Amino acid sequence: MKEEAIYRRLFRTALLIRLVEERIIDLYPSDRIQSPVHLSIGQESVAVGVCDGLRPDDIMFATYRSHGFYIAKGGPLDAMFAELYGRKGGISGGKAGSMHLSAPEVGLLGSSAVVASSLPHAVGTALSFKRRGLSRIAVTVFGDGATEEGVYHESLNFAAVMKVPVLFICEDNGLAVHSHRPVRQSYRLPEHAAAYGIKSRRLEEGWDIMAVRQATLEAAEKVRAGEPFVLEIVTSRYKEHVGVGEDFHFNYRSSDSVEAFKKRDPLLVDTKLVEALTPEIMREIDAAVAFAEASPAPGRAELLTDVI
Ligand SMILES: Cc1ncc(C[n+]2csc(CCOP(=O)(O)OP(=O)(O)O)c2C)c(N)n1
Ligand SMILES: [Mg+2]
Repeated sequence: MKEEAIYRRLFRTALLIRLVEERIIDLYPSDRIQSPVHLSIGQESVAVGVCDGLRPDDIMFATYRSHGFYIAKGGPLDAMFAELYGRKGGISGGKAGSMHLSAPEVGLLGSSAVVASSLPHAVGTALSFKRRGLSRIAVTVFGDGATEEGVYHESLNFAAVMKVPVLFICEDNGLAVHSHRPVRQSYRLPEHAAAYGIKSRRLEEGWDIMAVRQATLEAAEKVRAGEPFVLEIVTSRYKEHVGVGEDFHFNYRSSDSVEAFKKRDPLLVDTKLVEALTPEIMREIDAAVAFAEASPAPGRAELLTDVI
């Protein structure tokens, strides 16, 4: 497929993610969404580029900020809205909500609200792939704040010692809630990964869907050959940490801090493509919301099924 056709396909998915999250913003005041939401507006290119750089049967684990990864990996949209609504038609019967989206049939095995908790799950999955002689890889996506957790270090160490096919993807939006990275971290990820003998790359152009895709393809190839890899991608969160508003009025950051990124954001720059694709995408979102609205609430027995 020509570069242009690939870009258009990926751009469409990124726009779908943004328009889905903008619909969530519209719906949120009605209180029909029964779940806290961590929006990824600004970060869509990462989800889309990463997922397209993987094979369909590669397994991914993600975080509470995972609407984009769910959609880019191919999770069904109607079941996502129903999940946010807490309805029976949700991908997990309405019991998981926004923070724990999963779609095993397309390789998103889980997401978690507990920071860094899915890293060892990916390492274990990769170990299983290696032991079974498969050429699949496991991918864990996490924020810059997650690298401060002890389990991040344990996961890197174990992955390096066991040489398992796991790709660590850090979405560096420079923030953990309201806290900036320089006041939290005394290390840089590439040097830190090197201490474990793990190769890495830091991609500054996290707005660039094609660059993210290419970086992921190259990293995934190394991982498939049998070594873990850390890919750090710089990105920008436009909205507040959790919820559907902005947070510039808290004065821990200014709107200027996202301006440089916004100037490069394809979803803001490529207005012709946005105009061309929006009507069709809106119809897709309307249908998914209608599905969620029509889906019944789970009954007591259903609520207690699959719950430990
Ligand atoms: C183990 C754990 N500690 C603390 C929290 C509270 N918490 C929720 S999100 C967050 C910040 C994480 O930042 P980062 O990993 O950079 O992800 P981002 O929200 O920027 O995507 C914290 C500390 C948590 N959910 N889990
Ligand atoms: Mg962060």
